[in-house]
Amino acid sequence: MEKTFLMVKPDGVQRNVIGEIVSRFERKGFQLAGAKLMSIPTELAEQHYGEHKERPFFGELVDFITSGPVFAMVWQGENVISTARQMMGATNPKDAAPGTIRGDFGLTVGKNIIHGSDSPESAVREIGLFFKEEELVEYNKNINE
Ligand code: 3AN
Repeated sequence: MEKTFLMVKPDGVQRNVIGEIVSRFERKGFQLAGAKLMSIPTELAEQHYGEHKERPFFGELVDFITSGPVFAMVWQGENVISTARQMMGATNPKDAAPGTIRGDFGLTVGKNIIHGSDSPESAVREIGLFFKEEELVEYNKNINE
């Protein structure tokens, strides 16, 4: 079953939209496979955003994501990676359509409420960075069919 890594960023946690965000993915029909509220150590933030190392905003990214607790999640379901990205909306909340998470709750590109893996490769990498295998659950297949 396809899995993705989603994370409510410090601004989303502070704005009290964890429940709203979890609810949207539940109502869509995806299954939560793992979740935790955590503070991200600097080293993990640098690994997570490794592909942006050369970008001018790398320092800001790391400072922001380590500035307060985040809510890290693994969700599963058919096409969850691309569908979750659609539900999140464009990276810059000013371009994100109303009805998307960033469109409804975000204002600036630096503080855009949520992160979601952008490809199957990123999903595997990011899930591995944030979760141990034993922290993810397996649902009984029969219940969900
Ligand atoms: P996404 O999170 O939609 O995959 P990426 O991977 O292009 O977007 O960017 C990673 C994160 O970097 C974004 N979530 C956003 O918070 C931040 N970011 C992207 N562009 C900028 C920018 N020009 N200035 C500050 N932060 C940025």
